[in-house]
Amino acid sequence: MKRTIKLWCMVSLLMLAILVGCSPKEAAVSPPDEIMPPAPAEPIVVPDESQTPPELTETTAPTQPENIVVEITASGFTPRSVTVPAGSSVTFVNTDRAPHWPASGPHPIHTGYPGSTIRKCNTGEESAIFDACESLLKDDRYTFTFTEKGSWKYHDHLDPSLTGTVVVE
Ligand SMILES: [Cu+2]
Repeated sequence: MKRTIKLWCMVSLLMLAILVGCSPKEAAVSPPDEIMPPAPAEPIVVPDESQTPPELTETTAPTQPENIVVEITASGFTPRSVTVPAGSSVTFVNTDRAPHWPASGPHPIHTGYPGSTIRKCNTGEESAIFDACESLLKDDRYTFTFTEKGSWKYHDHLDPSLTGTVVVE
């Protein structure tokens, strides 16, 4: 009898030891779950700040009016196409020995740019139209300020095969 009691005691002590030994382990498993909540706080990282400054510089730069020079050579307008923000001026300089006459398309009426028509040449409205209204001799220049947005084709009224484009954004 004494042996069986001793055995029972040993077994129950072992069971207790296992139970006691196990429960702390279960408790130790739960803490990792509690560490999860801090994770959602990560989205607060500030990557947006690095993206907004470039946008600001991009939006402010193109709105500044520019002064572009287009050269007129024997082979035509150089560069043939320019892109400028509204309010910019384009100066056509004739570097060729032959005369040239930059004017809005289409030839020969020059009505492409808003308000323009060759009929306004030699009138009080001449300065408001995209038309030199005269032949430019060597080193002569003609400047026009573009306020209307769009893609404006022009040509040399003395040689309509020479063409160019002013894109106003
Ligand atoms: Cu013309």
